Amino acid sequence: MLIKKKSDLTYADVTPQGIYMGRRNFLLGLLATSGAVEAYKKYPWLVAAASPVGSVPVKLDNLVHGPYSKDSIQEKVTPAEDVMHYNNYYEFGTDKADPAKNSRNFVTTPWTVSVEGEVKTPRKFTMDEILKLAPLEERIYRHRCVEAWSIVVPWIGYSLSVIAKLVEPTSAAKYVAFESDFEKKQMPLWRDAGIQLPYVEGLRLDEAMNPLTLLCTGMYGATLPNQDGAPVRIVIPWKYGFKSIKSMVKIRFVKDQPPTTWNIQNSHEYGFYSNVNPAVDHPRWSQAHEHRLGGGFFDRPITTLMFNGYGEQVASMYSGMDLRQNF
Ligand SMILES: Nc1nc2c(c(=O)[nH]1)N[C@H]1C(S)=C(S)[C@@H](COP(=O)(O)O)O[C@H]1N2
Ligand SMILES: [Mo]
Repeated sequence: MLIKKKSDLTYADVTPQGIYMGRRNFLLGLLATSGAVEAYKKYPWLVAAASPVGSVPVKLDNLVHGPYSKDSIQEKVTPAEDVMHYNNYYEFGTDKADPAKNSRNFVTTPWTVSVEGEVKTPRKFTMDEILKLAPLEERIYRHRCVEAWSIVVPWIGYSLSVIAKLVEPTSAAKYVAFESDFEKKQMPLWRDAGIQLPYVEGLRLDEAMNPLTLLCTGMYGATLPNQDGAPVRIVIPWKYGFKSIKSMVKIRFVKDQPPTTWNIQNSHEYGFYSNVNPAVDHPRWSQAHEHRLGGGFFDRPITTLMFNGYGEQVASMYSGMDLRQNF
């Protein structure tokens, strides 16, 4: 069948372009394979994703469960259907339903991520290489958008520090800058985005090296759907969602604090740090509460936690800093 061991899996195999059976048949085929029934019980989206809206992710095997998953959170994982049809990805439109519809034909293979700047050994990584640099972990993280909605997602990937250590940042590297892919022809709504593109983001070096900072290649047991940032993105669970850049093509180690998209757009409303902080309101709304997607009729505002609940792992990086000034 089409499921191979991870060791013989190439990225071309796991992208929709590699699927010749047709989306629905392919997914139903997966379900018929031994082991896939278990996956179906865990991730019923495998059938739902066969719907014509959105790109079709492909199952990833041999996931390990490392120490960074927030298994202690007594909260349900958000249904994949909700996560994959309520997105911010302005290159594909500004409505939450736009990215799932408009990113369907976004070409994510071949793909390379260039790692450069203040490093001893700059290097370009192909997606094949990225998928094999370290064991792929499933990590359940809370993820909170600055617009006060949140999700709980089983992401897949490994710490960004894995890549950083390979290229060896020099002592001049103090920050890390990220850049998204920008393909005008494939992103016909890009002019309506109202933000400067390509999308750029950044972290201080210690934040980038914090083990929680995830180089993310999948979610819900499979590769990323296009609307969630295929084929590779960053996920930083203690910061507002806009820090978690999608469809990344460049990582640059730099001396100075890099420009970031929403800060360029409106520096009064969006700072460089953007740590989740219920005590510091957005100028136009409170950040004290959030709404978990998928709550339906039972939706109630829930209390937002400092650092999104990850204080134990990250608070020490900000000791002595005024987090109202450095919002
Ligand atoms: N390239 C790019 N990355 C992006 C965005 C975007 O518009 N373009 N939106 C950000 C915002 S505001 C959020 S909340 C998250 C949403 O990620 P999700 O759709 O996977 O939940 O992606 C972030 N990364
Ligand atoms: Mo966001």
